[in-house]
Amino acid sequence: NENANGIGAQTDYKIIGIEPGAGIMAQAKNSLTDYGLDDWKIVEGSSAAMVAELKKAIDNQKPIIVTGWSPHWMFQAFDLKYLDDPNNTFGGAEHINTIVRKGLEQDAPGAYTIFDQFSWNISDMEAVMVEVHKGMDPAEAAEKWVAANPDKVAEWTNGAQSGNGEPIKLVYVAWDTELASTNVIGTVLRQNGYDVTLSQVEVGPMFAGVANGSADAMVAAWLPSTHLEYYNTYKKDIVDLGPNLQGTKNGLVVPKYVEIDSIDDLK
Ligand code: PBE
Repeated sequence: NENANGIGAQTDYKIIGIEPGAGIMAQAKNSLTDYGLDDWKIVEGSSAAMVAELKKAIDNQKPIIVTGWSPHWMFQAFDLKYLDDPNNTFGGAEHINTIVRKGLEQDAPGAYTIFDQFSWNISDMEAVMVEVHKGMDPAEAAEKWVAANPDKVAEWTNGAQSGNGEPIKLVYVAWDTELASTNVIGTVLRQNGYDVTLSQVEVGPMFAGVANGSADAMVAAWLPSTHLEYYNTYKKDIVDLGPNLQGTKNGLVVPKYVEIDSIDDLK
C-alpha cells in the first residue's frame, strides 16, 4: 500500500467520523467507494470525540484525517485544510434550510412568517458559536446576538403577527451550528409571543418529528447533499421554507502539516 507519504499506515487506515446518523457519515462512506479506498474505514463516534482526537493528534504532531464541516470553530482553533474532493462526493457548497410542519401556517401564522423570513450569514452564526465555545450558555449567547442585531431581527419579524402564547416546538441536533441557529430563532419567537421549547434529537427523528407533526419546525436541513436521504424520505410530509444560511461545506479535513492535498492521495 503505497499511498502518499504512507498516510494509511500512519493512521491505521482510519478516518475519524462523528455520529452514525449524520449526513457527512454517509458522504464519507460514499467517498471510500468513489475514490477506491478499499483499505480505509470511517470510525463512528461523536462530534465531540472527533474534535478531541484531532486535538490530541495535533498536540503530538501526528497525522489524522477527520470528517469536518464549516462553519466550525475548529478552523479558528487549529491550522487545518480540506482535502480536495474532485469527485464532489461531499457536495461542494451547500445551504441550510428551514423546514416546518404542515398546518403551521394556519395554526401559528406569525411564527410561520418568522420562520419563512429567517435568514442570516456565516459570520452571524459564528458570532454565536464563538461565545458558546468560550463557555456561554447557548440560550444566553443567542439572546446576546439578538439584542446586538435588531435590524436583522426586524427583517425576520416584519409583518408577522404576535403570538398569544401558542406552543412552538423546535427540534435540533447537538451540532454547534444548530445550537446557535435554533437558540437564536427560538429567542426571536419567544420575544414575539410564542411559548418555545427546544428539543434535542438525532437527525432521523428531527426530520420525522416535523413530518409527523410532533414537532413544529427545524432550522437544520443541510442541502442539497448532506441530508438528501432524509429529505427525500420526508419531503411529501413537510413544508420546506428554503435556505436560512448559505455557504456551508463538508469534507475530509487534516492538519496543514499532513502532506497530502486530495482525497485521491489516500489511494
Ligand atoms: N454536520 C453538521 C451535519 C449537519 C450539520 C455536517 C455534521 C451532518 O453531517 O448531518
